Amino acid sequence: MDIFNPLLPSVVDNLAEVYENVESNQERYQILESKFKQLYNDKPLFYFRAPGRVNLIGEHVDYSGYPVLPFALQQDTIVAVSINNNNNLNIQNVNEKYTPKVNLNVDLEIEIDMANHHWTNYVLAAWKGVKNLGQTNSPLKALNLLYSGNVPTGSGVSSSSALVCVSTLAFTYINNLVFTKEELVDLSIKSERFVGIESGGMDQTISYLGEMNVAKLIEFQPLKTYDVTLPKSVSFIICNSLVESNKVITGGIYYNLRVVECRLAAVLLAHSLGLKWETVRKLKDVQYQSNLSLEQLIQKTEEILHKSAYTRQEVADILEMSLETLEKTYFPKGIKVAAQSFELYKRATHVFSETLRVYQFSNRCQNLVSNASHDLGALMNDSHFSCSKMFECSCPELDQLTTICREFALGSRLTGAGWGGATISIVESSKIESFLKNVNEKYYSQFDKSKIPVDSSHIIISSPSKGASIIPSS
Ligand code: NG1
Ligand code: MG
Repeated sequence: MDIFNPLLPSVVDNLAEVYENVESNQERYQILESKFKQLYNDKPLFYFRAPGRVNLIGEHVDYSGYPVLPFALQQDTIVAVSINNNNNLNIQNVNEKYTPKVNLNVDLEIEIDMANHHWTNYVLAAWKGVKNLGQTNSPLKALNLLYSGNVPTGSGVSSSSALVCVSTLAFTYINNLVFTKEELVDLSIKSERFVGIESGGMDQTISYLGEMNVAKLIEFQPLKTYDVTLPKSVSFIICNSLVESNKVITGGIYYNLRVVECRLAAVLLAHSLGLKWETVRKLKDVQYQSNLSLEQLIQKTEEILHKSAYTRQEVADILEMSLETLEKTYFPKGIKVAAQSFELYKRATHVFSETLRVYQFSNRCQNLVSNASHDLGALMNDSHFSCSKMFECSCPELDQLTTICREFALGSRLTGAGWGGATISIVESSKIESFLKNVNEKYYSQFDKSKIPVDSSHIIISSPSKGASIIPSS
């Protein structure tokens, strides 16, 4: 196989950038190669990489159909791959913390054990996706895989999607399956749902479509991306709260519950507005059908939804359906959402107002008059308060950390799913040093130094980087 495979032009673009990226990660590639030889007694045929991301604004709106504004990080997951002749899928990691799974028979249906969270579940989700949704009737080739990742895990910067995307890219490419980047995005979104999270599509989209020096405004259905150039006088600094948030473990309590709440809010709004509520799944559907502006939708939410929580029975009664039908229609299949009460008013208000902020943020970036960065900071602060108070996806540590960050930043908010993970702050270049000193003194000093990684990967200053790529082994 050749990197210049003419069948895959859209994936193999801008080789100069690909090689620049490899150059700056040379040591990681060297370690991967020697470890690969040691483990598999073979040489990698290809390397693939896919980055993590940070979301500037637009939190928990993608699964309601609304736009987000992330950029791809330099931090990425790389996988070295070779084909074997013994029908086994072998999944290993250079980091011994991530235990291997080897000798999985590729002739059998590979099951994902959702009850036991393991990093390889994301690899298997990609395998299952390519096998079942990748439009191939031939069996997938048996592979030796060795992963190396430097995207912090459980930190809201999407290590999970980096793993799903890099695996999907590897499995399709090695099997000569022809996909555009947009099709790979779609396949990866569907695949990641096999781990039991009803996620939106932000992370996979930016992991493939990220580009150097620009953030992306991403719209869904249909998928469209717009370049957003960020002001040069500021940096975006990511600080890990060191509270690990694992959506797969807590999905039923947090993430999937929010998906259900947004869905029920959409259906009740549509029902009350006299729309075709039976066809509504997302808050965006309400806007499509009603033609109301986001401001009007915020007003309607205020008038229609009561501020206290709804019970399952109450929602079923309004829609004149049985509890069983309600659960079957609107709750995720095979994933337990045990909650009995649903904060529909708060969730819908967050989604509509956060979407307004996404457009305001992107407009401000197109139109960089003086003070623009202050406006961006204010929007990020408002986003955090809405996440914390209305969407309730923050935690005391994230609230504390953003407060500390704001002492030297123009704005600060949680980023990613929340309930732990990281914050992102917009900091004027002249304030970076004071910002870092302050965060170290006031936040990180409370942790046991021996437990904080020595490489200080808990603070990332990253500029927008390149999306997923394929690298031939030399
Ligand atoms: P993280 O931060 O990776 O748990 C999740 C979702 C996104 C989006 C954000 C919240 C996945 C793969 N990603 O991100 O789609 O909904 O939360 O804005 O589930
Ligand atoms: Mg994730």
